[in-house]
Amino acid sequence: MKITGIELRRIAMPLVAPFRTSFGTETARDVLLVRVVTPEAEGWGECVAMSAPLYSSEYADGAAEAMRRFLIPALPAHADAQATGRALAPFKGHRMAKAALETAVLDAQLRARGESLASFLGATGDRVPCGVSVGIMNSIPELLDAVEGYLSEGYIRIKLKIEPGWDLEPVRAVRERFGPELLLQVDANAAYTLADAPRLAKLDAFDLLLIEQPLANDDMVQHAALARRISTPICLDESIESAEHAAAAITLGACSIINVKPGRIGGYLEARRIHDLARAHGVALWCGGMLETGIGRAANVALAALPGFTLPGDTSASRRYFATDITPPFELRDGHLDVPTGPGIGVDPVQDILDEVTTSTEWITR
Ligand code: NPQ
Ligand code: MG
Repeated sequence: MKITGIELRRIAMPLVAPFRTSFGTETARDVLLVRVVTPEAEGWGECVAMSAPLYSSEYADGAAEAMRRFLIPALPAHADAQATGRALAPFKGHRMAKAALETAVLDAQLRARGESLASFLGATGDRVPCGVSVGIMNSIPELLDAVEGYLSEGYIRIKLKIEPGWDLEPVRAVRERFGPELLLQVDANAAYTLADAPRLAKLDAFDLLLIEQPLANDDMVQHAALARRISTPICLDESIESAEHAAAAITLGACSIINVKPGRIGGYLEARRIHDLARAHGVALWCGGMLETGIGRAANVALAALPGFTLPGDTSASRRYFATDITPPFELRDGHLDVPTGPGIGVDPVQDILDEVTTSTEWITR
């Protein structure tokens, strides 16, 4: 497939409500979109890097710079997703940038031959069960109201963001209010250290599905030590940046569950490698979220339909984050999202809406 040119587009998407995690409060999503143009088809990729390096070391301006300076010039004149992955491999890190570029190429390639991303990846379901990530709130009553609202919309799993000072009490309150049947889990975004093990062990009483990334991203050995001291299953997010990291974590006993985010690990091809590895080792998977627009969401929903994704993901409906999405909105039906069936990622931006939220565009010819 000949790549004619690539558009880098920045958009600003206001969030329906501030989203607070242990690393900060976000009120808007600053997104870098990639559009790959070929004679046969166009393809889209969404870069999940935040505007500041708070979740990981990547950030949107840095990703754009890595693309224009190193990644895009390294693409062969004719490339498919596999060839793109190989061409980008010599550059260290920048996985979110690589993922966006590779996904755009993959989307174009699949659109050109009329195959859906779900089919290409090996999806087995036609809809995926959805959970929702609930930010840190100012008070317990406010949290209970938020959870109640999401449950009434149909979400079938609740994830509470936690940090030191906002952990046992909110978890106890939600468990008491909504009962033992509620599928409940927590995400610390690396806010604790192994010295907090006694406090984290107190979460064992609440029958959580998992605790996500309690310790620092590079604390793989400490996660294994923590796993021996608590009964809540440990799920890794930030720590897993590749299939090799996943293999190391499984061997060490650092986690029994993995949150797969294609952006964090460098793309959907790498996500499929982790899927196959984890499945062979009986490690459960679920698809994470990075407050994607409909472009990134569509691809994640396709991935979440693979058979190894046995837990509900953070693949929420568009309106969880945005009053107006840049694609036709993903809507919850009976707690599920339908897997797109059209060619490639199966959705297109609505041009007028896209233009309205666009803050800059850059066209790179090849
Ligand atoms: C997580 N996501 O699983 C992330 C972290 C996260 C849905 O909980 C702007 C952009 C704000 C990306 C906040 C969820 C964000 C973000 C949190 C990602 O750890
Ligand atoms: Mg997480």
